[in-house]
Amino acid sequence: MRRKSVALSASRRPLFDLRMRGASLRLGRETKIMGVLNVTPDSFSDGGWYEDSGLAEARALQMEREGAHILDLGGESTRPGSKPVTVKEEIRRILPVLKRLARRLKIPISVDTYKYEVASAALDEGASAINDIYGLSGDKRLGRRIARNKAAVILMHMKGNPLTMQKKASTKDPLSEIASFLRAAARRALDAGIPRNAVVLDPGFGFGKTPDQNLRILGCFDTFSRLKFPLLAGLSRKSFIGHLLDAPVDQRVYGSLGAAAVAVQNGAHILRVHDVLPHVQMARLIDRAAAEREV
Ligand code: HH2
Repeated sequence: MRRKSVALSASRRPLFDLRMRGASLRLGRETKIMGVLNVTPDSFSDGGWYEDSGLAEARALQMEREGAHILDLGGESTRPGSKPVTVKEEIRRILPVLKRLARRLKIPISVDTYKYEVASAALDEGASAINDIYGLSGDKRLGRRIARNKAAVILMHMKGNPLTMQKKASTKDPLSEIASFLRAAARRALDAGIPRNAVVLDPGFGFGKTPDQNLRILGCFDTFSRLKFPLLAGLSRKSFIGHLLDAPVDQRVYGSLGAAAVAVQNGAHILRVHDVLPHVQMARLIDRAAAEREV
């Protein structure tokens, strides 16, 4: 895929008003931070809040205080090689936490699930968005349910599934493949009745991509701007960062910040992160400096 040679600066990101259920986020000037809360026993880098919804709530409130704009709640790990959990188990993990958070948090909550039944239960409890790592390519009912509840959707690209994805990574340049998947995913969302202003696209760092391909996607992130939807980047603590820096998962915060800064400079509107405060500070700096270009 041919790409524009001039990267977009933060201030030149296209502006969008993202309509989430019960919330609206102005995207483009200020980089938005999505804090990750995994209530799983096996997530690749967090999950200590598993089985204790009080601890999970405290962690979520901490992320809100640190400046997160959205909270992303997940009940199934999708790290490479992970096996899916049952609908019943995923609901058992997320629902008590979601009920608490819906009462306490002021920021909107998205739920990281691709399962119709889990998404339905979450939407019944007031979730503002569904984060679907399969980009609405699974259960046909999911998109319609999101539309009916006037929630937003995050559509991510993945090659294969978490069990197979590292074997599935293609040898080809991934940019055009991802762009055409995301274009089709957005079409599925619109056909299901989700309005344009409730859709976010995400190239899916680490999901069925080699370390080199992840770096290429990062360096060429502006490619996806031409899809004309807000863009999310989930880089935090991902293994390609560890691979490049020879750093275990608990020592990837500086690499994650560097990667996130590149994504913001290349057009990312939302960063999905585990370490909220450092990303809030980093993004504030970039956004503020970029605004100076407009003066
Ligand atoms: N990455 C993970 C999970 N969900 N969703 C989107 N939209 N983009 C991402 O990059 C993304 C995602 C994997 O990270 P994490 O949730 O920390 O790990 P695990 O899947 O092991 O719980």
